[in-house]
Amino acid sequence: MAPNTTDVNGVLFESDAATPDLALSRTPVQQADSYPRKLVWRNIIAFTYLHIAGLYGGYLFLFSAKWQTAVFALILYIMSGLGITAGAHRLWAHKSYKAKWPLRLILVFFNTMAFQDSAIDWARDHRMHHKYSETDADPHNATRGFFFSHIGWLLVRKHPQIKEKGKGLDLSDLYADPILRFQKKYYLLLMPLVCFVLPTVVPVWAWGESWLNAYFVAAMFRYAVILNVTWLVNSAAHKWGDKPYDRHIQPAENLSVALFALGEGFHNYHHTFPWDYKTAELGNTRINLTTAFINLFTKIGWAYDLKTVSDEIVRSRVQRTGDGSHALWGWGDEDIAKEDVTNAIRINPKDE
Ligand code: ST9
Ligand code: ZN
Ligand code: ZN
Repeated sequence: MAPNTTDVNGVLFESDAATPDLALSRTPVQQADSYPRKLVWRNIIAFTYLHIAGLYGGYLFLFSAKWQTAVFALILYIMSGLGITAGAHRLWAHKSYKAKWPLRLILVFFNTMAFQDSAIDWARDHRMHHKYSETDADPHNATRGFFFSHIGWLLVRKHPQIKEKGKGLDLSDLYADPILRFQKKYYLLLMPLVCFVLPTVVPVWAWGESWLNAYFVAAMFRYAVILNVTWLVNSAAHKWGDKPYDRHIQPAENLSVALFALGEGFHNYHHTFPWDYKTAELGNTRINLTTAFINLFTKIGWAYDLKTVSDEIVRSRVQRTGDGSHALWGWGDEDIAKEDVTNAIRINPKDE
C-alpha cells in the first residue's frame, strides 16, 4: 500500500516506511471548529455514571474491599490492559507480530474484558488515527484539545471525514480472522459477561466479598481507570513530552503514561515507527510489560514474526528529524562510542 503523501499524514505498517519523509510532507486539515458537534446523550450519561461509580469504587478499593478483591482488580487491570496493548493495538491494528490461535483467543478474551468496542472496530479507528494523525479524519484529533482527544470524541458523532476517508482502509486481515469475527458478532452478549458480570461474581463466590464491593471495585473502578489510562495516550502523550525521533509530529515520549499503560506512552517513537512490536525504542520490559508478555509467548512459539527497527535506522532518523533530546544520538556527538553509551543507557541491552 503506497501512501499518498498529499493526503496521508502518518505511517501505519512497515511497508509504508518506504516514504521516510512522510512526516515532513504532511498537510493537516483543520476544519474541526467549524464542524457542528452532535452530542450523543446516551454516551454522556453512561460516562458520567461510570466516572461517579468509578470514584465510589476507588473509595471502596481503599477503605472497604477485601485484599483479595483489590488484588483481583489489579490482575483484571493487567489482563484487560494487555487485551488492548498486546491485542487490539500491537497485534491487530499494527500487525507488528503474528500470534497463533491460542494466543489470539486469550487476547480476545482480555480485549472483551476491556470493553473498548470490538477489536475490529478499535483497530479500524486506530489505523485512521495513524494514517490521518491530527486531522479531521483522526477519530481523536488532538488538535481539537485535551478534552476532545481524551473523552470528548466518544461523546459526539464522528466527523464526516472519518467515515469518508475510512472507506479506503484495508481491513481484510482483520475480517479474515474467525476469532475476531466471532467477537464482533456476539460483542453485545460477550462484553457484559466478561467486563462486568464475571468481575462481580468471582469475588462474591470465591472469597465471600460483598456484591457492592465486587461490582464497584473489580468492575467499575477497574474499568474507569483502564479507560482513562488508555485515553491518556491520546491526550497527554499527544501533548506533553520530548520528541527525540520526530519533532514535526505532536505525539511525544511520556514516561508517566507508559508506566500505567503497560509500556504504551513512548508515543513519539510509536508514531515514527508504528510497526515495532515494542512501541518503544528500548525493549525495557520492566516498564514495558506488554513487550515482556509478547516475548514470553515468543518463547513457546505462540507469538512469532516480531517486527522491530534496527539501531541504524533509529539513529539516522533521530539525527535527521529529532528534537535533540535523544540521550544517545540527540546532540550528534560523533566522539561518543556508540557501544559504550548503548550499554550504559539500556537497562537490558539484550532486548530481553
Ligand atoms: C473506547 C475506545 O474507549 C478507546 C480507544 C482508544 C485508542 C487509544 C490508542 C492509543 C494507543 C494504544 C495505547 C493503549 C494503552 C492501553 C493501556 C491499558 C492499561 N473507518 O462509530 P460509529 C462508519 S470505547 C471507516 O457508530 P457515529 C461505519 O460505516 C469505550 N468507517 O459513528 C460505521 O458503521 P459500522 C466504550 C467508519 O455514529 C458508521 O460510520 N465504547 C469509521 O458517528 C457509524 O460508526 C463506547 O463508549 C472508521 N474509522 O458515533 C462506544 N468509523 O460500525 C463509543 C465509523 O457498522 N462509540 N465509520 O461499520 C460510540 O458510541 C460511537 O462510535 C460514537 C460515534 C458516538 C463515538
Ligand atoms: Zn497517537
Ligand atoms: Zn498505534
